[in-house]
Amino acid sequence: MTQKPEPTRLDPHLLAPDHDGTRLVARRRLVEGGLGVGVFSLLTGWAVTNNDEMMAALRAVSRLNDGAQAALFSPGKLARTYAEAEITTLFPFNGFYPEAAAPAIAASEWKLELTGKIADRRARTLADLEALPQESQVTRLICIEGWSAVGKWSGVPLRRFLEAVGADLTAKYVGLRCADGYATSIDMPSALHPQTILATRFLDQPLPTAFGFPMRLRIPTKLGFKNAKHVTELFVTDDHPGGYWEDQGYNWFSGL
Ligand SMILES: Nc1nc2c(c(=O)[nH]1)N[C@H]1C(S)=C(S)[C@@H](COP(=O)(O)O)O[C@H]1N2
Ligand SMILES: [Mo]
Repeated sequence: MTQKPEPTRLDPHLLAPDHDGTRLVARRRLVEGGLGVGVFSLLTGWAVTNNDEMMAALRAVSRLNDGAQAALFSPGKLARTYAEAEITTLFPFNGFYPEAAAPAIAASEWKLELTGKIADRRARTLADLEALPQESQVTRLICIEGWSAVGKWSGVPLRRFLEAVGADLTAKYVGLRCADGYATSIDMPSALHPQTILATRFLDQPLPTAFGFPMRLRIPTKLGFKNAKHVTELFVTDDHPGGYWEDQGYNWFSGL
């Protein structure tokens, strides 16, 4: 089922707060590309659950280069949030291996290594993360492979964490490496976005193994593959870090 907003209802979203040339050009390129309602439904958080439409929208956005995407979608724009009643039961697993192969990590042995442009690079424990201010969100995780699901995640906002460890917030990228060999990276404005969290809880419980125990990135303004699970290292850098899927051709920006 697809809930399509009336085109007129999209106007506030199409009108970005600042009308600089880059934004307008980028927006016109989207519109001229014939994307119309579908892509904006997805990226402005309107309910789109039809896979064909969603995949067409994702492919279309991925054809824009990273700069055009960054210019089009302002860092302050919020991903849609949902009511707890809308949480997907039987939340799907996704990984580059079967669910049973997800790494089983002992909480007591886990540490988050910190490298790169960070002043206080002492490794952090789960208790360290949980001692920082926590936020919860009910948002939709959208996988590029053609499914999406609403879940509830809680943890410390990445911005608060980066501030706490003295990260250089003027650096360009935050990179993540994971216990299973996975890796991804995001731009600093997305790292500082209020809905980007280092999630340690799913549905108010510790993260299940399959969903990234003990800590995953939850970033609802980016596609699922940016939501790194089982994170073991966080680094801050000015050198474009790439990632597991990004290095195989997935669009790097992939988000709002
Ligand atoms: N460490 C790790 N993180 C990962 C992946 C992975 O294979 N390994 N898959 C990514 C992809 S493609 C998606 S869609 C989401 C799926 O998250 P879920 O299993 O909680 O649904 O995790 C992302 N994070
Ligand atoms: Mo995915």
